[in-house]
Amino acid sequence: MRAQVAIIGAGPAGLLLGALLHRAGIDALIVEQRSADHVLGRIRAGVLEQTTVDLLDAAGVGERMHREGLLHDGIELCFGGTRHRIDLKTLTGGKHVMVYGQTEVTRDLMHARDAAGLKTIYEAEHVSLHDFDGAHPRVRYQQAGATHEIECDFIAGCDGFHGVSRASVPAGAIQVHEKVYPFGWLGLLSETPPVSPELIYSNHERGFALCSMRSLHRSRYYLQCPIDDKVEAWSDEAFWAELRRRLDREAAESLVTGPSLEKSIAPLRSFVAEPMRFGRLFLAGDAAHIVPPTGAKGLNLAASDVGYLSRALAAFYAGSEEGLNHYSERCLRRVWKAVRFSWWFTSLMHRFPETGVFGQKLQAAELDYLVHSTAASTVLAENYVGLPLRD
Ligand code: FAS
Ligand code: PHB
Repeated sequence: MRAQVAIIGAGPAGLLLGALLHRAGIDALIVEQRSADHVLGRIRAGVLEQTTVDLLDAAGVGERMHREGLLHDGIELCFGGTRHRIDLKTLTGGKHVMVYGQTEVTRDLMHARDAAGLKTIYEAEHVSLHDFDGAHPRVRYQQAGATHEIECDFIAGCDGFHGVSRASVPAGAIQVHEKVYPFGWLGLLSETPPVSPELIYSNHERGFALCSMRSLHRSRYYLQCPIDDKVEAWSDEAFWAELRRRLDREAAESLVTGPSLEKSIAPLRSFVAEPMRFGRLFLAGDAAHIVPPTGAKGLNLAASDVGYLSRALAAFYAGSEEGLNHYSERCLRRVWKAVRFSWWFTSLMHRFPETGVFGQKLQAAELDYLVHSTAASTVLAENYVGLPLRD
């Protein structure tokens, strides 16, 4: 087989890259190790920045998002038993975020790819990358007992944190930076109306909690939990009771509970691999970086990487290598700002037992300052809605 670009991974990064390349007249094959149903079954992000919305529109997949997505002009911070609204729209001169689940983004991209008759190879086994340090890279995979090979001009490693792409880079050519947080997020999805019209981020002495949503009748909640906690240890009743304890009285009393549709525990880490280009291999999304989900940046960074990469590849085929040569530098400038914001917001909102009472006093002081200072809440707001894409 031959393609101009071989994309590894059919998550949001790989699918969005495939869609943008198709719009640019560049043919790309996607190789995915799992089934489409398995990819859709993963419950992940819920908040899209405007830059991501714009890229999905550019890819021609924005119609259902604009019809079913929810525009949010603010978020609330809950601490000391009180909620404080951060007016994102006013503080950023009119910007907002779109609440629309990653599952639906992925579904829209899959449907568009199928409708365009573009090939995605699902359930590919033993995917391997070859000769990406030269001009004729190749991707191999096995399926139904046979070995297949894709000859291509470029490989896009969109295969997530545990993928094969980053692992295929010689150790001496890559530098990684990592911070693992001493807790995880226990997430629950339920067919219940959201507890509040906007997201609530709660800093409570028992631990962090987040009230989010997927629509006006489907909610997504998270609780900070011990790093070694087990989802089996949490009945739905135990989850709801703990969530109530970590919210203000009004939210606790108005919370509508119901059976969980999904429950899972995600570890939290900050991770960046540098650079993001190795010859004709380009890393994008979680394959190159991970942020704690507190700042809702993971999916949005994947989208901005892919925005840069699709433009750079289109420029290459039009005769310019400038975009490819500056890809890694452009992505990493944005990535590190999002890593910093996600680390800061995680440090502010979660309980860190090792910091003791002094640490909790600092958190309380910063929260009090944040919600009473236009300057401080503007910093939160402009990072939360997403920094502009810069060339
Ligand atoms: P993905 O991991 O989504 O996709 C990579 C794809 O590559 C997968 O389909 C995988 O099966 C495939 N793959 C892996 N190895 C392969 C191989 N060897 N060969 C072929 N295919 C291979 N972000 C937020 O903003 N908010 C959240 O609340 C949030 N929650 C999260 C919860 C969890 C448990 C995780 C893991 C992440 C969460 N994230 C969240 C971040 C998440 O949304 C990612 O940023 C987003 O999925 C990134 O998309 P991709 O880069 O496409 O990677
Ligand atoms: C979600 O809805 O899954 C979500 C929203 C905001 C976050 C993290 C997760 O910061």
